[in-house]
Amino acid sequence: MNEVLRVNSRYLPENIGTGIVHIGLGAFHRAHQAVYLERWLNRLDDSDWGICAANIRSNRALVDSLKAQKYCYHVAEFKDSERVTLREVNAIRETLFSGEDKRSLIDKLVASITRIVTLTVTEKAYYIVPAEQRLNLDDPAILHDIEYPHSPKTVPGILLEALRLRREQGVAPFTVLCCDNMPENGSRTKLAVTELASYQSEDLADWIRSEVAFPNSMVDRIVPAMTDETRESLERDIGIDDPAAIVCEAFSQWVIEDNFPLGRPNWETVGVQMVADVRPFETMKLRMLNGSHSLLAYVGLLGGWQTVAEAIADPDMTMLIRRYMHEEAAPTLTMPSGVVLATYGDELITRFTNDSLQHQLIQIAMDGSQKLPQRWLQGAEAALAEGRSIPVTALGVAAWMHYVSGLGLNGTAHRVDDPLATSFSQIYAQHLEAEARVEALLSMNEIFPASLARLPRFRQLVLDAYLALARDGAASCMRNLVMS
Ligand code: CS2
Repeated sequence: MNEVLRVNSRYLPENIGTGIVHIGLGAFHRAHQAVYLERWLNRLDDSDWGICAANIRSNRALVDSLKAQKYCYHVAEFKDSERVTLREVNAIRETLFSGEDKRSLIDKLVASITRIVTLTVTEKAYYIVPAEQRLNLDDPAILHDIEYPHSPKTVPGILLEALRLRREQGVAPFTVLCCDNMPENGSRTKLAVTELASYQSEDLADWIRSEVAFPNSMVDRIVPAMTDETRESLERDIGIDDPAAIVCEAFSQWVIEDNFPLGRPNWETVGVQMVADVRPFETMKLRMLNGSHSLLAYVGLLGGWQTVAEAIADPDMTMLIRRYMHEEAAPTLTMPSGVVLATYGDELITRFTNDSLQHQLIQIAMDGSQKLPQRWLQGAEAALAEGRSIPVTALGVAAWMHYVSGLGLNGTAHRVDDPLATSFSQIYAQHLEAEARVEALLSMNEIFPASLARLPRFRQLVLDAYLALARDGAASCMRNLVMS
């Protein structure tokens, strides 16, 4: 390592209150929202905008280890393999693990000091049917929260119970800031909470609709899940021995709709873009960055690569991703002036080549059923409606279809981590012919909207790509596409 820039906290952590409760204390939160706040707190002496971060189901060990190290941890922000900023972070001032009993978390949410609740709980935790705008009433956890609203299990249920109690106690509602990769993520969160509320009382649902702010936001920073290997390399190369440390890229972006009735940190002083409408930024990021990521993941895994940097190092893969971004994704986007999509695309390719990150393709391949609609399918439908073809997206969809079989093209088994994994294995067990499998997967309306799935052009492109992958392999399919 040639250049290590160390940045330590300049404020006294004990002077920081916890006006923000965060749910979903994973690597992303610690490297994104907490870092913005850290940079902002570094300009102050005291503040009420520190974070109480909670996990509700998994990763109790992290909650405990952060507590044991007085909530101080490090983020290694890699510009490339030679240059890294090592940041000390103290913005998290408290951690909670709620497990089965959510009372301590709900009490914290109801306390008047809590004025913003941020969320990074992944797409599936909102229980919205991915291709539709409705709560998933087939899910046992949601049915539980409808039946027992005062002892909720789900995130929408917890938010609802806390908001109900605040209303009952005359405490103004907190602002809910969703930071997950979904289109109109604030509106979706609002939909989940209000739809759930309507099973208790329409009056409560109406109150939430009119009184609670759910600003949309776009978040961006590539933050791979930590592995023993990355932890060891941090210790070896930078001398940092911190079980809660994180490795991420240097790039970071946060665009937020400015709607915070109970106030907010002055995020704009540390580079957050506060805007009136986040949607163009969200759609751009979802289709260009996340869409490319999913292509890298499914085509890359079938091609035998393991990390993003390894896959993008292949010249055909680079050309494939460029073609997807420039010919299939960018033409579906309308951006505010000043955003140049060609430049954004070039920067993304550079970000993907950062080999310090060891960003595993299987991490991105997770939960595809929740990701495909916003990353590929909405854009594909728009492109087809305007008479353009989408061969790269179709290759991606076909690669995903192979991936969810649980077998690679050479027959090696892998685990499919997805809330709909059982449906995929049933489809593969019931149908033995490729055509019937593709047909059955396309009929999953929770993923493929009927308006897209019934288009003959889309069906044909996906089926052809599915057959070609099985027959010729990923490398040859990529080659044929980039040469065409
Ligand atoms: C990735 C994202 O795992 C995934 O699905 O595409 O986590 C991606 O790294 C982030 O959205 C980047 O901001």
